[in-house]
Amino acid sequence: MEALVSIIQSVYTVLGFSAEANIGDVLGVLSILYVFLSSMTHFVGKEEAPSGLKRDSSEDVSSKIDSGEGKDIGKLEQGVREEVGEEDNKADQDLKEEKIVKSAEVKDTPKVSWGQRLKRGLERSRAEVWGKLESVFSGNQLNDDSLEEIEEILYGADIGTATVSELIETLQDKCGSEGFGVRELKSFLHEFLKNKMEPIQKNLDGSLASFEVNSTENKPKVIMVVGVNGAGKTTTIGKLATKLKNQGAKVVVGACDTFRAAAVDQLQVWCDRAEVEMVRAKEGSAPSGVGYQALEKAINLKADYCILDTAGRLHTKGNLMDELKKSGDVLKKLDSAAPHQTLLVLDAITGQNALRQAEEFHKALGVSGLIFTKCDGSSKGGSAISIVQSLKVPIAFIGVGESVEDLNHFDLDDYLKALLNNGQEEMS
Ligand SMILES: Nc1nc2c(ncn2[C@@H]2O[C@H](COP(=O)(O)OP(=O)(O)OP(=O)(O)O)[C@@H](O)[C@H]2O)c(=O)[nH]1
Ligand SMILES: [Mg+2]
Repeated sequence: MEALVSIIQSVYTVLGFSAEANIGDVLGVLSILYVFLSSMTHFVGKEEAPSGLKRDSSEDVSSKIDSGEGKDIGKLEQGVREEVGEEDNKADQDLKEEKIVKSAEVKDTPKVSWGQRLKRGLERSRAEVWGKLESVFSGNQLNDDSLEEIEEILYGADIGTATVSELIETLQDKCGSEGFGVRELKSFLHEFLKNKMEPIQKNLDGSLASFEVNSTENKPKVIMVVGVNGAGKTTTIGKLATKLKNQGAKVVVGACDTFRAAAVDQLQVWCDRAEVEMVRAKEGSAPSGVGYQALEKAINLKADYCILDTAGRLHTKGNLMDELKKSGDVLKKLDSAAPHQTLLVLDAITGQNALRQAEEFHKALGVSGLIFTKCDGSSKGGSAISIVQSLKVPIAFIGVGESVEDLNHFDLDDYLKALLNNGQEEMS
């Protein structure tokens, strides 16, 4: 200490101070030095911070999180992690969705089986009507209350009052008997409706379902497609022509809707895509003339099918219905049996009202088969049941979407299975 006092005294002398150094001065100098050095250390510490801070702070944070201290820091870091993670997840999700969309696009071609398309197409009818049967009773015994509910659901299913009454009457016998649950109810409905429709469906010309390459027909089969405006005639013909062409058939299509140029162009697009011949009207031709030319061409080309698209018309317009009849008669000059099929396109959305249309068209033309379209956009997919029964005309085709693959011949079992969600696993 004395040495430090004498050092300070020497400094005073050099600086010309007359004061005498003592222990207090030594302590004062030491304190100044201490403050100076500590601030220097802090400053140097800050200089190192950019590289050291990350390591130190993260270690700090993790140790605090590990020890359960500093929950807020933990939350903060968690938030940052989640934010980063969320971005990663979102990117992952986007990628996944993109892949799903791409694979769906691919799958939406023939890879989606007809069974799946039909099931998907009748989804609304199932969800809004038929599927409700599943919630009617959970046990395995039918009682009066559940029967009442079933009756209500069936009345909303557009299957016709006579059919519902008969169904309920038959179901009454099952009331109170053990072992009759939802599964049995569905099987019962399936069988009941099948029995009603099958005898009529049997009248359908089997060659409509699929084309046999070596069939012995030597004249084209003429299919005239009729219906009210916008029912789906042109689209259905496009799908049907594609289907038959893919089965190896030679097809000629006649664009007999001479009222709208756009209708002919629409059909042309389908025919180009299907690579089938299309006959279009000469300026000012009558629809019957186009039908005649189309059949003539089909005969000359030894085609298997001649499909005629007609203009949509209201079933209540007598003159338009007469014109349609005339178109059919003109064809007889080339083939007395033509048209071999007159198919009426019915839009499922019209439900029971479609029956009125069907009756009028049938009266005027003698419809040989029905094409039930747009089942995918309606909950009235079941209305086909009452129409078939009332008209005694079978359903030839069913349409469940706008894609070319969304049309197929009508298979009663598959239709009932899809409608009732019954035995789906067996469907191809
Ligand atoms: N969702 C759905 N849409 C369909 C189906 N069939 C046809 N459409 C659509 O219904 C609309 C009318 O179809 P068209 O084929 O032009 O009907 P059309 O009977 O020829 O009409 P007109 O010639 O005007 O009488 C089009 O937008 C089709 O894509 C189907 O099964 N499902
Ligand atoms: Mg059309």
